[in-house]
This record gives sequence, C-alpha cells and structure tokens, in this order.
Amino acid sequence: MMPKHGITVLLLGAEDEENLALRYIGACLRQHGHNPVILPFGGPDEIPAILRAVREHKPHIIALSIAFQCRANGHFDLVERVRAAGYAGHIVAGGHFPTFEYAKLLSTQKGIDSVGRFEGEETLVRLAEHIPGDGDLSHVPNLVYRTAHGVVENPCTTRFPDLDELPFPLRTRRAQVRLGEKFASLVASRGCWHASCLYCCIGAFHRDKTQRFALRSAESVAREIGMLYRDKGIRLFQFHDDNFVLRTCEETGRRVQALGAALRREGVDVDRTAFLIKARPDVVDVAVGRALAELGCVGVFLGIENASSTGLRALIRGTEIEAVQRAPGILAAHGMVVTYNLLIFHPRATMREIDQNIAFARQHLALPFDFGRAEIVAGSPLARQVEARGMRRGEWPHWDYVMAEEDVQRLFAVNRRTFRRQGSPYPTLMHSLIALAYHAFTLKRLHPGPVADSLAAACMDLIARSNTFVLDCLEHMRDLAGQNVPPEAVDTLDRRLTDGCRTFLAECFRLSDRMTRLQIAGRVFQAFGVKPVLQRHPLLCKALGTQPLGGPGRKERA
Ligand code: B12
Ligand code: SF4
Repeated sequence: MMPKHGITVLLLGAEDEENLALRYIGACLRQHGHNPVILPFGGPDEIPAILRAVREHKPHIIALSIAFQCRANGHFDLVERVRAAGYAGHIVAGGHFPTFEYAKLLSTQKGIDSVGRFEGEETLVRLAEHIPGDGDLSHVPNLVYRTAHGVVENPCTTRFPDLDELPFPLRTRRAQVRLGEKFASLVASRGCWHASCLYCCIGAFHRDKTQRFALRSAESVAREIGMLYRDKGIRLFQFHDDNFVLRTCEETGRRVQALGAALRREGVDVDRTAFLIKARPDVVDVAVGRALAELGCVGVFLGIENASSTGLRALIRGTEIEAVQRAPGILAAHGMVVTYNLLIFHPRATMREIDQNIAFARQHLALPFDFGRAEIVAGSPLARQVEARGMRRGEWPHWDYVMAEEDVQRLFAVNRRTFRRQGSPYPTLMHSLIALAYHAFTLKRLHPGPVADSLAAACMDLIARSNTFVLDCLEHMRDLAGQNVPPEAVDTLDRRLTDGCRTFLAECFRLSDRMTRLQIAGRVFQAFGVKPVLQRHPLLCKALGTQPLGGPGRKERA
C-alpha cells in the first residue's frame, strides 16, 4: 500500500548542469504526491554522499539516469556499492543507454531490478504506484523487469507526452551560474525531425512513436522562461533541444518570432536576456539569422560535423556542403558566435576529407571548434554498421572500431597518444575556448559598452591564435600518419601541443576572469541605474586591465 505522504524516490544522474531528465521526472512524481530527492552522480567522489542519502531518506525506489554510454560502468559500480551498503529497495535504470541495452544490462547487473525505456515520466509515476504496494509491475509502460520466471518486457508508449501539460522541471533552490550569469537550460521540443545521423541515437529513441519530434507551444516555453527570469533573476538560457531549428527556414523564423512575442507578453525584457542554441546549418538563412538575433541569441553550436561532401554523406547528415559553408557567415553577420565540432574520424574517413576539414577550420579561425571521432553509442546507425562490417572491437559497453583506411586509422592512433592522451590539456583548452566565446558574446549583450567590446575583441584574437596553433599541430600529426613513425616523433608533437595548450589556457582563464569582473561591476551599475558608458572610465579599465575601444557599446541603457 502506498504510504500516506507518497513514496520517496532518489533520482541520481549527471548534473554537470541541472539534469532535465531527472528534473522532469521529479516534477511529475511531486505532482502525484511523491517525494523526489535529486542527487548528482558524475563519478566515484559522489558515492559517499549518495550512500548517506540512502541511509537518511530510505528511498522506496532509486532511479538511475544513464544517458552517457561512456559513463555506464561508473553507474554499475554505484549500484554495487549501494547494494553492498544494504539497500534492498527497487533500483530502476533509464535514459538513452539502458533504453537500447536493457537486455544486456539486466543480465549482467544483478543489482538493477528494472529498466524504464524511452521517456520516463509516466513510467516512474506508475512504478511509484506499485512499489511498495502490490508489486504488480505488469501495467507500468516502457518497463522491462526481472521476475522469478525471467525478464518481462511491457509494451511501450508510442506517443510523446503532451509537452505543454508536463509540469516544469524541478529547479535547484538557487540559480546556477554559468559564464558569469544566472543560468538555466531548458528544452522547447523532444526528438529530431532529421533523426538519421550515423552517430546519433535520437532517431531510434523516438522511432516507434507516431511522429519524429514534438514541440512545446511558444507560450509554454515563455511561461517557463518568464518564471525563471522573475523568480530567480536568470538572464542566460540554453536550449538543449537537439534541433532548436525546424525543418524549413520559414517554419524556424515563425517559431523564433512567436517565442519572442510570447516572451514579451510574459513581461520578459528580451534586451536583458541571452540565449544559446544548437542548430543545423541547412536551416539557417538571413531571415533565420535576423529572427535569432532579435530573440537575443548570442551563441549557436552549429551542427557542422564534417566540412566535406563525402564526410557529410558518410555521416548521413542530410546537409549539403554549401549550407555548411554559408551558415557561419550568416550567423556571425547577425552578431552571434558560432562554435562547432568536426567528426573527422568515422568508419569511411579519408585523408583527403581530413585535409578539407582542416582547410575549413583555417578559413574560420575566429570560431572555436573541436574535432574527434564518431563514437559508437547504442541505438545509433553506427553501432549497427560497425558490427555488420566486422569493424567493431573492444568490449561492451565501451565499443571501439577500426576505420577502413589504414592511414586514417594510424592518424587516429597518433591522435590518441597526443591530442587525446590522458591528461592532455587539449580537450580542456577547446572546451574553455568555446565557453570563452559564449562568455564574450553574453557579456556584449548583457553588459554592452566599450570594455565589453574590447574583451570580446581580445577573446576573438586569442581564439584565432590558438586555432592557428592547433591546426598547425593537427597538420604536424597528419604528417606522422605514414608507416613506421618513430615514437620520439610522436613525443615531440605531444610536447609541442602540451606546452602550447597550457599557454593558451592560462590566457583564456585570465580573460574569462576579467569578463566575470566586468559582469559583477556591470550588475552593480545596473542596480544603481548607472549608464554603462562608465565602461569608458579609466579606473574601471585599469581594474580590468583593459583598453576601451573607441565608440560606445551596442546599446547604452540606464
Ligand atoms: C544536455 C546534454 C548534455 C549536457 C549534460 C547535462 C547534464 N545532465 O548534466 C552536457 C553538455 C554536459 C552533455 C555532455 C555530453 N553529452 Co550530452 N546531451 C545532452 C542533450 C542535448 C539533452 C539531454 C536533456 O536534457 N534532454 C531533455 C530530457 C528531458 O530528455 P532525456 O535526457 O532524454 O530524458 C528522458 C529519457 O531519457 C528518460 N530518462 C532519462 N533518465 C531516466 C532514468 C529513468 C530511471 C527512467 C525510467 C527514464 C529516464 O526520461 C527522461 C524524461 O522523459 C542530449 C540529447 C537529448 N536529446 O537527450 C545529449 C546526449 C545525452 N549527450 C550525449 C553525449 C554523447 C555527450 C558527451 C559524451 C559528449 C562528449 N563527447 O563529450 C558528453 C558527456 C558528458 C559527461 N558528463 O560525461 C549523447 C548520449 C549518447 C549515449 N548514449 O552515450 C546524447 C543522447 C546526444 C546524442 N544525440 O547523441 N550533454
Ligand atoms: S545529430 Fe542532431 S540532427 Fe542528427 S539525428 Fe541526432 S539530433 Fe537529429
């Protein structure tokens, strides 16, 4: 029988930011009278706090969100520790990885009682009705569970929940701070209309549904933003939609304008908010660029993925190279910073293609980027392809594969010993530069003025110098892709890369620190209604170590 005050569910998962999966599920549980408790789990350091919470809250259910396949083993270790500490309640796992690998997961992880596949709101609410209770799980949608007679797979729902009806995700008590601003992430849709990319599991995640993706209404999104804006003073919002843009430029333009209008009706001052989004290059034209700029979008993670026709085809991106070449310029012309990733390594990658990608990055030196390999995740077309072609290596759940072209495979091996060597500062540098660019453009929007412009110019200069260095190292690595490369040559590249990355990283941190100090000063000015023209004041410039640029900021408001 259900306890009078609902049951306690401990929700665990990565909280690099507020984990929207756990927080949507938590909101639904609370709506149904239960007690969700959310705790971050990102690695072994967090296990002691979780064990303490299990002792304190005595949860009836522990729900584990495993979105990232690369972290699956860490979650399995957590379950073992929780069980070893004597927890005898129900443990359910869900998220992208368990959704596809439920059979293997339940057969190898005895501590996990069930897997909730696909979207989890209804599954958890229905599970909570039966545990502790009659224990009859046969009507819990999307659930796969162990019984004395074997594993039982319940039918799965084929519809998206009504996204406007779902309660807003639970939020942390105090707003998070990112890029020097109060920050929240949110989603305005679920699923993806393209749903085909080689390395992506989102198509499979929603494949059995009657539609590929579902949208929230602009009003619902605006209400959530309005609440966060008013109640928590949040000014920086990141949309985590797989595709913030829709199928066509016209639809996208209309959607963005509708969102802007709904925000104004909600009383959100759109001149005092900033947005970050993800977009595909094929749905960016001048009208979309203008609409995004009017909304206050400052940064776009642009899904370039590969800057060659052959690469785009191999990755099943459904985008023409012309769109990839056109989109960054359009967005930049509308005042947004573009960041991107290049999957230069994939099963059919060629050296020619890699050269085309390097050339693209050289043509866009001011844009922070990263490069890497298309990794195998369960549910993706890539997972099926490498298995069918006998290219798969390694062990579940961390599959590896060999690429068809030997030169490329050798290059990748050098990449693992240099750019991706454990402890290499390269990944931190690239992530930090991407964040720095978003920081600079957020600053320009929310604290406009000559110092903000000057810091943004310094940021762009740093990114261009760092990119030039990284691309030189990438070409250096390319030259090591031949046979019989002496280990000393790889070590030399590694030292060069490490030293350079450390120098640029130090510069990046200094600049980021100056931006944060300007934001703090800017908020003080704004609180007293002082015009940001003060950004030209020599004392402020001195404090920030900045030379102001000539003219006033984009907008000077009281
Ligand atoms: C936001 C996000 C991030 C954030 C993380 C935020 C956080 N949680 O701390 C950041 C930017 C840090 C990030 C990083 C990475 N990410 Co990411 N990320 C996303 C993204 C875009 C949105 C997730 C989200 O919030 N969705 C909204 C919520 C409401 O939906 P949901 O997550 O699907 O949750 C629902 C269901 O999955 C289910 N569910 C989830 N948990 C549970 C638990 C139970 C018990 C049940 C029953 C159900 C259930 O119910 C939820 C509600 O309906 C997804 C793509 C996507 N569309 O999901 C990729 C995605 C999850 N990321 C992915 C990847 C690969 C990564 C990286 C490895 C990338 C990289 N190379 O560095 C890193 C790993 C980071 C790490 N910590 O190790 C892949 C995961 C694939 C896989 N199976 O491994 C995805 C699916 C992207 C993709 N298209 O491939 N990511
Ligand atoms: S990578 Fe993006 S565009 Fe491609 S299928 Fe996944 S969500 Fe859709």
